[in-house]
Amino acid sequence: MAESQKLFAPVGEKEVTRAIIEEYTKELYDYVESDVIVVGGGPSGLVAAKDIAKAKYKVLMIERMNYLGGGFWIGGYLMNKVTVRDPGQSVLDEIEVPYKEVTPGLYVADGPYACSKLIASMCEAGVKVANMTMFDDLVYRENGRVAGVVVNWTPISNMPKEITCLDPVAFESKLVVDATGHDAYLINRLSQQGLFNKLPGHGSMWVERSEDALVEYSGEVAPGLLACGMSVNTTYGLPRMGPTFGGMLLSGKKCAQVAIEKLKAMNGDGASPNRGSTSEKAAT
Ligand code: 48F
Repeated sequence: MAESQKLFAPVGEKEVTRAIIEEYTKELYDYVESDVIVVGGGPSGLVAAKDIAKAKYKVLMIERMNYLGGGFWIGGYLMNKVTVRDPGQSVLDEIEVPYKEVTPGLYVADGPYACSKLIASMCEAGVKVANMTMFDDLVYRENGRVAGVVVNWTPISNMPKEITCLDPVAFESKLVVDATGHDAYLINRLSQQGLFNKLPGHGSMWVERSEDALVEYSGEVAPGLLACGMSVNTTYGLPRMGPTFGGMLLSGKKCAQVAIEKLKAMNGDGASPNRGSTSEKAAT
């Protein structure tokens, strides 16, 4: 085919590689310091990150998998319809996902549709994502205040230590959110270090109790460390809710509200001095 007839621009391998390296490292460099780090990209973490970023704070999402969404792609039992109990559908309205009422107060939506729209709305709010990145440890300041996370690439974390003797790196933030689901990795780490009680684990399924309790308990767990989603149930021994997601979505919202109040108090006037700082400076 003649050069002039080619559909694609005449750009080769080295430009592609440089584009990836340059853009990724620039972003990562900028987000070494954020207002909030959310660890875990399931439904609760996605909502929390989205709402905090919408309030113009600088948010980094850390996710161990290459995809976001956690358990929100599938409703339950390998069936991809997700349910929410009233008023959880308010989040579906917000992200413009269609649903139908199957019985008064119970709504059903398509899992892939709801999950992909929630991820997109989080990205549109300005959240940056470090995926394939695994939480390893917490960063502390005086009086045990949590001030960041230590992470490594997921493949490195999953290889035997004798092969990968590679140190992790740390990211700093004003607040950190544990949205890692049933395992509550961050709060468990606090507990291992004697800075929090031993976690009871979540209780058995009782949907009519669990969702209200989850939203009530979502928020600050320890200085600098907040929690949303199943990690809250694990931390406080609350019953699980099974395959219904309104509690997860509203837990993310509650956690974001608490985070925003704290950030406003820390910054004095509510403005984020951090967001886009390095990239904006670089661009001017
Ligand atoms: O489990 P997950 O979806 O958490 P959630 O937001 O929602 C729970 C529901 O999906 C469901 C339920 C519904 O009622 O009970 O289970 O509480 O998502 C947790 C995310 O955290 C990531 C994990 O890959 C998933 O995407 N994650 C877990 N541990 C780590 C992590 C870690 N150590 N480092 C980074 N990401």
